[in-house]
Amino acid sequence: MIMAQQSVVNQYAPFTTQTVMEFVKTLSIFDHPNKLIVKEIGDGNLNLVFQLVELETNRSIIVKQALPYAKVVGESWPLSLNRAKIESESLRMTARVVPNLVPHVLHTDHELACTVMEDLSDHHILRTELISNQHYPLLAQHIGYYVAQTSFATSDFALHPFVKKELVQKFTNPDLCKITEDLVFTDPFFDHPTNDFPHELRHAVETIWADEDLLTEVGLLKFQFLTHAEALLHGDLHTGSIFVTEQSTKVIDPEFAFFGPIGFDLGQFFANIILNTLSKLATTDRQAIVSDLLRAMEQTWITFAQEFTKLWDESNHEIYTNVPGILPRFLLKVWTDAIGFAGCEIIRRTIGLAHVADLDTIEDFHIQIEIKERALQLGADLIKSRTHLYSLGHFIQRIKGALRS
Ligand code: SR1
Ligand code: MG
Repeated sequence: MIMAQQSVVNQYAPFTTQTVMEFVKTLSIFDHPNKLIVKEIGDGNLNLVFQLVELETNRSIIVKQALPYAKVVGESWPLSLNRAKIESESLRMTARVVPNLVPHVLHTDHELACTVMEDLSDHHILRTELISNQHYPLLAQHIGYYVAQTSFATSDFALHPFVKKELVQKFTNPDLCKITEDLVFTDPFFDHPTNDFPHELRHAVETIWADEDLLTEVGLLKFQFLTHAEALLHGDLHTGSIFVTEQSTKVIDPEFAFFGPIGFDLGQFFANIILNTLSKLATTDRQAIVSDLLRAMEQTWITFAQEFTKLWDESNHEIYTNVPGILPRFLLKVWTDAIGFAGCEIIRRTIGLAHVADLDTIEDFHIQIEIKERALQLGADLIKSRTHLYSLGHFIQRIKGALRS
């Protein structure tokens, strides 16, 4: 870890370009700290993000600082600064098992609620890339591997129960979990003021609100999210939390990290690539696009299941892992959870507070509404039928039916 020398900035206040520069000068990161260019580059919902470039060498770093409120809404939505600590601890923890799949942390300051890390400006945000039809052949394997490694390493299958429980405490993240509990599992399923959809979609939305079978299943999924502390999750694994190049994938922004059900990370990733595919249904390449999606989901799941199984066979310490029936049952739970969570994410990104550009930038408004209706139907169908879609094959047939017709 890089040690802060005498800190000129030692009490929390949101950074400006000036104060962030002063702060970085106190760290021994740059050889020429007096010649830095600073830019505020954050466009996310919650934090300040600065890029600092050393003029002489062109070396650059990122400083991410939590604000005491949700930037997207304003000071009326207070948020704990502890999420900065959760994010940096989670990055350090995941780097132990997947060092190449996360940004390298250079320094953490809990008082200032900030993390100094590797600059990934040579990478691109996956969501933007998918919207502009770029293809990343290694992505699915990388994400499957990331989820298998990070979840196994922090589960009761790998850890002593005392260590696991200590970690559960350390990563208790009430404010950020509450955002997910509200925005993913609750508000979109009721007539709540945070929802955001055009009136042309009202009929489809009211169908969701009136569907008691659906609400029962979403309620159960929410309860799983609240109570199943299976492993340390990323907690917000959408395509805006993933940076890519041809060869490299980096999972960023784990400020929502907490101990939850493993299927949640997979479900969010699935949902966001499904949303991207939905956004292209009106294009001529429809068949090819759907095939790409199915391949990506298949590869993600197969990599996840293979890696998790390998770890289970090689590094388990829990006696029950030797009972042959347990692993298949556990994987089936992760799979059905992932499908259900994906359904919730698809619905909330369509009608809730936080939308995705994939759907909102569909230029033809009429087509946008049609696709959003389809998203709502698909999301509801995945949630309700998740326990019948018990194999990859069943699931693929269902998605094909929903997207190809
Ligand atoms: C107020 S935060 C809105 C959304 O942004 C984050 O990335 C999470 O997905 C959250 O639900
Ligand atoms: Mg984020």
